[in-house]
Amino acid sequence: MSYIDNVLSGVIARNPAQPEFIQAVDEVLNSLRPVIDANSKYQDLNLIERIVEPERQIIFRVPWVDDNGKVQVNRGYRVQFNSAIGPYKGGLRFHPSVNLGIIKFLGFEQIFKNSLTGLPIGGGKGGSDFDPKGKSDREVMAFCQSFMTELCKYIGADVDVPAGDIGVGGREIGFLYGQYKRITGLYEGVLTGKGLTYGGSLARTEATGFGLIYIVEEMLKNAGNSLEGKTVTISGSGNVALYACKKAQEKGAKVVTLSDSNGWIYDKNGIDFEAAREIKEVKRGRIKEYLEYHKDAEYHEGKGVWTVPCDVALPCATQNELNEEDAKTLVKNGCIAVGEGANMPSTKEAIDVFLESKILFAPAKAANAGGVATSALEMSQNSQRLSWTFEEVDAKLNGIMVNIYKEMADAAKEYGMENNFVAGANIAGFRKVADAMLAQGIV
Ligand code: NDP
Ligand code: 2IT
Repeated sequence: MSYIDNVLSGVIARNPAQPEFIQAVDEVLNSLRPVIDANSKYQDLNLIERIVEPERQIIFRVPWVDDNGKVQVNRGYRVQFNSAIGPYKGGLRFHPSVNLGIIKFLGFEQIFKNSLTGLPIGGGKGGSDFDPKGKSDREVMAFCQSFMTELCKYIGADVDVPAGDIGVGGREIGFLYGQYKRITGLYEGVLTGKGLTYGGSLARTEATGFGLIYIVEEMLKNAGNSLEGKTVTISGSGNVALYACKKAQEKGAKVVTLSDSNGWIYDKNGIDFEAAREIKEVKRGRIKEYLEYHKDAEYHEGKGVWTVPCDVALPCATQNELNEEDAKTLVKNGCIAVGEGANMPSTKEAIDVFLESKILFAPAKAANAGGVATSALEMSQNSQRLSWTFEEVDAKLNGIMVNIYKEMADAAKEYGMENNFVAGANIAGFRKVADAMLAQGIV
């Protein structure tokens, strides 16, 4: 059995009932085969066994009182996966589907994504099975305060810096920050995605979606193409989906879909960004309400965004939302490029379809890295006790995304897998972390 196969079977045996984590590890380790074969040092020092094991996993009780005076109990998680190149960095997800396996998959992906940004941030992720949907602001605050009362023991501006993810946006970050400060007495950059009045960075709200479009545009440019005049389908209608929609439109594309976990909308005239933003960010409503703004748009229950013919598809909702059949439909309908705004939105089989069909495919680790990259820029501004203009941050973000494209394309080429950006992103992200780990000894 090869070294990689051996490590993989160990991961499968040691992490039963964590299919998403195994899926994420399987993809990365398979990409690394040529790198391991060419560099015996990684195998000699069992580097791969070490990188698949989190440095620390924290699981805690989160009790809080709901609006009926009833005590509720949720489970909180923080997985501090790898600190070789910087303090742990990664979002918090509040969603009923959250479990340890999901947080570990996200934390594992975060290691390589953060490395690709070129900034000094390690990999971590956290969250809870708490569902913010339908809760009052007071309930969300009660939950966040209880969550932070425990989490604050393990984080810090130079230790571990959480941020948002699904179900965690500006409101939640505010409540979490207030409680951290209250307990520790520290006014420090311990969270990113903060409000602009208390240490947040301009352009962090937009960053993941904007960054996705910057890298997709760069990928198209290198293939002699552009977003101008293209039809784009987007899934999701949260933070990433909305700002991907906005920037795609600024680049001259026509975005025709958005979705949520109930259904999806199709607007042949192009999505009205301001209407969608108001529904989601102001009213915290459902995407179905878009019909109240545009009666001639269509709403369909369930899944279906990927049946709409498009030039560019951007999955921006959640893991495994795009399967083999969806991928085949997209390719059959003439899709030329896919950019993953969500984390691991395409199944393994779907990725195989994209790679075999030779369409342009920007994998999540590279394509959605703009969010965490801008979080790292927020950390820099907090350390400097300065704030940069929107234009400054946005220009840095653009530069980072163009550089990530180059890194993944160059690494793929170096190993004879031209245009396989899945392998390229994994290899480029891995090397920096692996070499830092080797330099730091057996840790
Ligand atoms: P939000 O909570 O703002 O939005 C999530 C969107 O995805 C909502 O439209 C939601 O619909 C939908 N969604 C969530 N879970 C499911 C599900 N199980 N099935 C169908 N739809 C679902 O989150 P974000 O926009 O921040 O995150 C979206 C994705 O992007 C996630 O994969 C996240 O990990 C990733 N990401 C986020 C970054 C960030 O900076 N925010 C950075 C990098 C990646 P509904 O309201 O019905 O639940
Ligand atoms: O998946 C991700 O990269 C995020 N949710 C953003 C993490 C961050 O620290 O900004």
